[in-house]
Amino acid sequence: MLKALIFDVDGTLAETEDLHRQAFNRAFGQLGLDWHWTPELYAELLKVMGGKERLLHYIDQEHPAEKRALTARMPEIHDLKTRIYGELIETGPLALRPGVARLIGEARAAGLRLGVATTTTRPNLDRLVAINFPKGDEPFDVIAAGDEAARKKPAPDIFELAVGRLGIDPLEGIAFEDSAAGIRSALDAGLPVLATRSRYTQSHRLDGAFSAVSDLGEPGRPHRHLSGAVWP
Ligand code: XBP
Ligand code: MG
Repeated sequence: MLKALIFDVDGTLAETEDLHRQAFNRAFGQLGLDWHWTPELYAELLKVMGGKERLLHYIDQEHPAEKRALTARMPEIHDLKTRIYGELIETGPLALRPGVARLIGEARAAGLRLGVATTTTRPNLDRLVAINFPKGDEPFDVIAAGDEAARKKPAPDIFELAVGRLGIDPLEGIAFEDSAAGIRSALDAGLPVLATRSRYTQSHRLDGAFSAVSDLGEPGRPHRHLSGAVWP
């Protein structure tokens, strides 16, 4: 029996990823680094999940000669990026993707439990929730985020953590994901996956998802079923 829905955050709840990119670039500028991540480069870098891991990968690839010094600066860069991202998301303010609020409301009304399994840093999710849900109306029963899991997606750790906190069997849940790495993570945690590509994951394969849709749909704005989702 279906008992819970577990949502990814970046790209699934909202189109946050370009704000992350802009926040990284502003942090680089404020810290005197002449780095600039274009949308094209960022799409490549997104293959590495987690902002801290992404920074380390970029340093490794592009600045190997200064690797030691730059690696030591990574926490400072990422902390500033998180602060700037928080400001950008509120300035927008960034809305949820179509269908997300409706689905969350209907699931709660039907007695389902709601969880989050995300690579993103917890304050990023808290801000997104604060600007999109009334104060005191916490939509999620369980949140597993960021460094709470030892290994980031595509490892199954963060979905396993969410499933454990919900106290369900994985087959009693459905995971919602926008990325190939996220789908892999949820599948390896034993969850059925519904995929909905986001702006930065248009080229991602959705193998393993039981269904794939252009978005979660609103009345009068029907979603499209996408090809490429194959139940394993
Ligand atoms: C997507 C990510 C995140 C964000 C950045 O996460 O990889 O790392 O790009 O967030 P998900 P941080 O789709 O699992 O929500 O910089 O806070 O890591
Ligand atoms: Mg995502």
